[in-house]
Amino acid sequence: MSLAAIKQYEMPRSERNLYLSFILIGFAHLMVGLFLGFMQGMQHAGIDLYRVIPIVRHYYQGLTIHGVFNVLVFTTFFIAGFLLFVTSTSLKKPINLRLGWLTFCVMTIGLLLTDYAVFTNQASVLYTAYSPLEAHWTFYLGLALVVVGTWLQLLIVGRMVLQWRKENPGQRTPLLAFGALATLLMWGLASIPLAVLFVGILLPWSLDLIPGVDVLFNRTLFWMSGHPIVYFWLLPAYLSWYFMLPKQVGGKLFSEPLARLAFLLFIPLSLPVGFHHQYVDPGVAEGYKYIHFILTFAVFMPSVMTAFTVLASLETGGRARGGKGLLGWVTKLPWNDPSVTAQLLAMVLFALGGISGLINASYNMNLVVHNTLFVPGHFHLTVGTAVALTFMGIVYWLVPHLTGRRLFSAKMGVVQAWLWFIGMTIMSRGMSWAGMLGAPRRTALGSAPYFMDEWVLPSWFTAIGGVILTISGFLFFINMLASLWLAPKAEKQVEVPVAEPLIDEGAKMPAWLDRYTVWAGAAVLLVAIAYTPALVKLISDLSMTVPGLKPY
Ligand code: HEM
Ligand SMILES: [Cu+2]
Repeated sequence: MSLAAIKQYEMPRSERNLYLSFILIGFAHLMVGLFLGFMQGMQHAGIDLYRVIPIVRHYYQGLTIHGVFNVLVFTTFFIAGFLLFVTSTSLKKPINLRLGWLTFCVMTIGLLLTDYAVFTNQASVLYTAYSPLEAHWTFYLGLALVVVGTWLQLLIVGRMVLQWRKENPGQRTPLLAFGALATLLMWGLASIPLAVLFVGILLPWSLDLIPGVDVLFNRTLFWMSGHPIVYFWLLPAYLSWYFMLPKQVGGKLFSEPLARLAFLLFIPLSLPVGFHHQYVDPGVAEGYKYIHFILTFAVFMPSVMTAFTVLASLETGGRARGGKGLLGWVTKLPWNDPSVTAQLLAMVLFALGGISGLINASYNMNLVVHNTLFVPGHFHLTVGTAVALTFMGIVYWLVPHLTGRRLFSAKMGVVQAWLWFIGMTIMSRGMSWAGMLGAPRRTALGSAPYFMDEWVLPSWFTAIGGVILTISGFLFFINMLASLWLAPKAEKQVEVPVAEPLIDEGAKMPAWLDRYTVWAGAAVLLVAIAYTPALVKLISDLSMTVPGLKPY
């Protein structure tokens, strides 16, 4: 057998099916979620579709399903399939398939419990699960099992990387596996408070095993995991932008050390910032809110490093394709490739989303936009576009790669990406605008008696943007379903794009850029500094007395 033959890794069918199953379940939930988003947008403009299309009983049940499916289920299931896939591909060996399918079963059982709870209107508590709103126990247990699934992924990927290192002493972990492990490790640490909240407090409370809860303590635990979760969604998108997209545009990764450093920095910096969601919560000392405010701006640093490195990498591609001048390279990028277009447009809106995030994060400016529609205006640009549109861009090559069929229509994919971009620009503008005029979030605005005249126009922006987004989503799903079942077999398997670094430093790269322990330790230390006294105070004042409410 030649060396090349040994190096090639032919992925067995059952392994491909595992990844496909994760991805398809995620997207099936997104499909439902998007449709409910459409109904919400219309509601804001005064068009109540809930009577005509009775798939949910009311706005808040729909909003719960929209939030839970889009940001919790779709993301987590796609990420599971994607991260396991890139680990296996880049380390050139199968994952432990038994453990892989076990993970799938645990997560799917959890998902079925959650689906049951939300569809039967027994858990219309919105995706933040804020008490005293109380859900059916299947909601808390179900979501907890999904989190356990992410820990199992950490186990699978962590073991594989350790073993790879043993077999390849002195070498640096391949970038895709390196990034996958950084993501799962960060989330493994960050998800502990959420697990404590769901399993230790909310689950027994919903089973009437404890009489009441402490609302502030619960919110604090929620946001200890609730901010880092956004990096759990974003890092897999970054993984594609840094290590795959440059290859797709014919370029190279501009700087491997910088890329590695950014991933490693996200491990400690994503965690100690949860209080920036609680600026208006009484009972948390202002000094602690201030510390979290400063640390939030620290996490902007690896984000800016990412913007720089990714843009520089794309530029190498555009110039290699003949692009000249300051921006001429942009037009030379392969805009006819739906995977590329989706991800480039996702980045453009991410820039705006990031900037609106700075407004949310500022202690003083937050007071103006807190709990207004400005906040959904922000996160539909970040998770709703930077993440969701990038994941769509990835499946444009990943699903054909896994099935061995061609993508049904590349043109439809390009149109879909542009429609998403246009629709989201309009919808997010409407939301941010209404928010700045004081319109509250999480409210069936269309039927609010206090609806103000100046919210009318922005609400139409939201509704019209929502319609364009829904059409985009529809095109995406048609294309995917046709690619799964109708498209002809590809003559050649679609390649996995893996970018090479511009300068290959190989084993010369400092070893500390390939080690996690120090960064994980720094994360624990920072969390201890940023939270301990505040938590001690919350626990010493703990009063588990608030009973559950089910107004839905
Ligand atoms: C067709 C596309 C979409 C439309 C029309 C849409 C529309 C909306 C609207 C109108 C709201 C309600 C705001 C409120 O009452 O506060 C909302 C909330 C939300 N959306 Fe979307 N959205 C879409 C896609 C997405 C995507 C792709 C994601 C994330 C991946 C997402 C995540 C969320 C979340 C997390 C909430 C808040 C739920 C909550 O507060 O519990 N949306 N969306
Ligand atoms: Cu945050």
